[in-house]
Amino acid sequence: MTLTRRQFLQKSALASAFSAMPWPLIASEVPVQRLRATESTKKLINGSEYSAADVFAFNQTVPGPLLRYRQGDLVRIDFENELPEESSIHWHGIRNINAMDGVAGLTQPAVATGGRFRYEFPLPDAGTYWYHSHAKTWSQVARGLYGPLIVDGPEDPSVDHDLVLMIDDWRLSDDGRIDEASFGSLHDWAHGGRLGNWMTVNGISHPEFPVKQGSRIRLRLINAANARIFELQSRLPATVITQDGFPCTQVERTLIELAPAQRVDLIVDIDDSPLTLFEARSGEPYPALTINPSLTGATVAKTALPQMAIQTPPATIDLSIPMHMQGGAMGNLREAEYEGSMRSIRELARQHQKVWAFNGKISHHHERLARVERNQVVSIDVWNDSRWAHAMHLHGHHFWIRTASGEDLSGMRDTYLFDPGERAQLIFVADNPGLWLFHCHMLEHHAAGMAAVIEVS
Ligand SMILES: [Cu+2]
Repeated sequence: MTLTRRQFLQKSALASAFSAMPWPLIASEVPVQRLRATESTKKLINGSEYSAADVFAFNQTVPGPLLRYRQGDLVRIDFENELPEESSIHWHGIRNINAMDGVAGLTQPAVATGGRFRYEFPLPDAGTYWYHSHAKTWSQVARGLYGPLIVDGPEDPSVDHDLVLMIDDWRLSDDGRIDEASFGSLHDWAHGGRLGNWMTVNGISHPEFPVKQGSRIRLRLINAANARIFELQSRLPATVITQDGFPCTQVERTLIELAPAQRVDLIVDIDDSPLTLFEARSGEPYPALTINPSLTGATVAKTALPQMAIQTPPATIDLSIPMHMQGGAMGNLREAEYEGSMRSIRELARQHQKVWAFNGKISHHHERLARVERNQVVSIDVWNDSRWAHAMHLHGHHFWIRTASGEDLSGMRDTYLFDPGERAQLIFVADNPGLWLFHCHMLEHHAAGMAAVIEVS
């Protein structure tokens, strides 16, 4: 059903919120969908000696159902929380209406057990996104409470196959169940986060995907792990077309780095032999998935890919926000401000499980990093002054990345991986009003202090 802008505004209870958005409005409504979060079980390791894992699931599947729309669609999703604890859903990478962003305790109250929440928002951008819990995220996402969200757009290249690949690593006990005892481990929170010991793609260990011989395929890689950075290695070159949903300069790669929450879309022209992607960062290449050209009938011509439009950053910056990140094991953080007073790192760690600071403060949803006027060009000047990598995610906006040497990386992202010691500027136009979380997507780091709010008025 197509609505004119005026009809739509009359119809929608959210009219005022929508009219505040900077993007052109709405092509079509899609039917209301339902996402029901429940406890469930999932066999992650095959073999009779292994038990099924106790997971959290949307609509009884891990990952949750593939949500697929067209650019400009108006999404309506009824979230039903049947978990034994409160929850919420964040639509990662969507330039959303603030009240629909799903951050429990910031943009909405957490949805209690037995509670409901209607998410209703337009999709301004095509690309590869995902949705996940944003309440007690370090536990709920580790238990499987996430799924893919794909937005098709008019510039998408023609392909024979379009594969959505959601990659996770689980920390399992010897019996195949989730290792419950290590949830909340201070060691993990002060080091690299909760790293798993069992890798899955779409919930399956080393799945195989049948494709047509000689076909052109699109791979949409999504890192749903709590903390692990993946590096996927391929014997065939893959052309990177988008990062975090947004177009970038097309480059051929045989190794793709994917930090937590990041997405990378690739075009690969398949030959007649199976193609295995290996996880290579661990130093011992491990087969993640295999694409098997066991079918026939490829039709898409392997012509040069059209370059999608890439936005470049504005020439001037209106406001710079310094962000000195410290903490973690082997770090230089001796003390930090927490709940109004300076405390030693020892006290913070032992009594409050807080080990990371922004600008000398242990931060969370209550901490305003900055207040920004609408449409200002803002730079978050990040210095990762720690021994650990951090995948920094900004809600509600995509940003450009300017490296310490002054080079602008191609395209825009919503999550950028800072190596230990790295400095870079994250530059964005603050065109979306509201309270936006800026945090580390290594979910244990977030819980242990790496989160703050940027207010756009
Ligand atoms: Cu981090």
